[in-house]
Amino acid sequence: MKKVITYGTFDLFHKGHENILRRARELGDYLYVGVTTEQFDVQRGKMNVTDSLMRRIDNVRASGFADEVIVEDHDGQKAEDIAKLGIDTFVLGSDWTGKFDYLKEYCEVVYLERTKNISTTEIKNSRGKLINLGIVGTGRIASRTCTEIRYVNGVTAAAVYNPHIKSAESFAAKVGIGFFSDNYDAFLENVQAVYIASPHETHFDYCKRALTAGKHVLCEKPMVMTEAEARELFDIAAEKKVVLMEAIKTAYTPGFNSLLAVARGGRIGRVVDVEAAFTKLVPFSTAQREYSGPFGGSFFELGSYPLLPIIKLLGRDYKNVEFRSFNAENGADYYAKAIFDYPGALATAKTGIGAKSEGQLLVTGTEGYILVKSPWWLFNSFEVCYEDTTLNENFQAPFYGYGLRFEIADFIKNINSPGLKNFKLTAADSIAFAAIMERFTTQKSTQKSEVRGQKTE
Ligand code: C2G
Repeated sequence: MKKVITYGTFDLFHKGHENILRRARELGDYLYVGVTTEQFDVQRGKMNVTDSLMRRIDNVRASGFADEVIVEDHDGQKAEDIAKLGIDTFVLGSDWTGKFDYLKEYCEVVYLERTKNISTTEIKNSRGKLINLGIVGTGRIASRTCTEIRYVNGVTAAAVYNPHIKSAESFAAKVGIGFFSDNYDAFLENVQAVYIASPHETHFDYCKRALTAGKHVLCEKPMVMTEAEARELFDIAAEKKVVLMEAIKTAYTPGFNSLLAVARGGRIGRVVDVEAAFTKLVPFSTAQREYSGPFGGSFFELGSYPLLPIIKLLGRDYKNVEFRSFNAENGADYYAKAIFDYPGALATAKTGIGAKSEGQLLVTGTEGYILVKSPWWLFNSFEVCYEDTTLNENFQAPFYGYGLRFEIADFIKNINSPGLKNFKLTAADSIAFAAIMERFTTQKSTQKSEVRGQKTE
C-alpha cells in the first residue's frame, strides 16, 4: 500500500485545498493530512488564522480525500511522521517548491501545481475583510510597524498622515503606501482603522478624532497622560462600537502571556514582588524628543513597559505608588523609579534615558521566581527557578522581527470579532497606566527643585 502525506493550515477551506487533497490521494492508496495547530502557525509566522483547528480538521475530513487526519504542532515533525507512519510520498503545493527537498532522504517529495486565483487571503479580501489601515506619524516605530503589517493577514497599510506633507510623502514612498496627506480628515476618510505613532502629546487629539469618525484605533504607548483622557477615549470607542487598543507590544506576545499563565497558575507560589526595568541611553539635548516638552523624560518614554507586568500580575488595586526621579536641567527625568505597595506585595518600575541599568524582569514568589533576562520586553524565553536548582525550568516562546505583528494581529482580530474580550490589555489596564503617568507628573513636579540631576551640576 502506497502511503502519501500532505500538510497545511486549510483555513477557510477552498477549491485549491480540495484540488491538492484529491491529487495527493490519487498519488497513492492512503492519504494522511497533517493540519497545523494555531500555535504552530503563529510560530511559523502565519498570524490570524480564522477557523478553529476543529473546524479546519472537519473541513479536511468532509472533502472525503483524507483517510486519516493528524495534527502538526512543531518544527521537525514532518520527518518524524514520515518515519513513524512509513510514508512513501510527501506532497505540498508548488508555493513550497524546493523548501522540503531535505525530506528526499526519507521518501519521494512531490510539489503539485497550486490552483490559480484562489487563496485564503483572497477569500478574506473578497469578504470585505481586508482592513485599510492608516498610519499617523512617520518616525522609526511607524516604519517598523509597516514592515510588520505584511506578516498579518487581512490588513494593509493604505494611507499615511503627517502635518508636514514632505514627511508624509517621503514616508509613503519609502514603505510603499499609495495615499498620503497633511489633512487629518481627508486621511481618515480613506481608512477603516488607524495606527497612531505620533509624538506623545498629540495622541489624545488624534485618537479622539479618529474614534469620533468611527475608526478603530491602535495607539502607541503611552496612549494618553491623564486618567480622564483615557476614560473619555474608551467611552467614545464604546459608544461608536469601535476597537481602541494601546500598543504596548510586549502585552500581546506569546512569551509574556505564557509567563502570566505560569505565574497565575501558582508555580512560584504567591507573587510578592515584581521588579522591571527599561533603560535606553539618549544623549542629553533639549532638542531631543525624549527630553523635550511637557511629556519628555524616561518615565513617559519607557514606563509603559515595566508597568505592564506589575499591573498584569498584581492588579490595579495598589495601596500606594511613590516616585523618585533625577531630572535634567530642563526638568525631564533622566532616571525614574515607581515603587508600588500592594496588600502583601511590592513592585518597582525603573526607567532611564540618562542612566543605564540591567533591563530584566524579576518576579519573586513564595516558592520560586521567574526571571526574564534583558531585554525582557522582547520576550522569547524565561526561566522559572526554585530553591532546588535541579527543578529549574526554561520556557521558550515565539517572537519575530520587532514583535509588533502580535499586537497588529490582535487588533485585526478584535475588529473582525466585535464580541471578543480583549483580555491581554484591557481598557481598565490602559486607564490604570494613564492614572500612574498622571500621578508621576504631579509628584515629579514637586520634586523638581529638590532633586538635581548630575547633568545640571
Ligand atoms: N494550495 C494550493 N492551491 C491554492 C492554495 C493552497 O494547492 N490556491 C495548497 C498549498 O500549496 C498547500 C495546501 O494547499 O500545499 C495547504 O495550504 P495552506 O493551508 O495555505 O497551508 P500551508 O501554509 O501551505 O502549510 O506545515 C504546513 C505546511 O508546511 C503547509
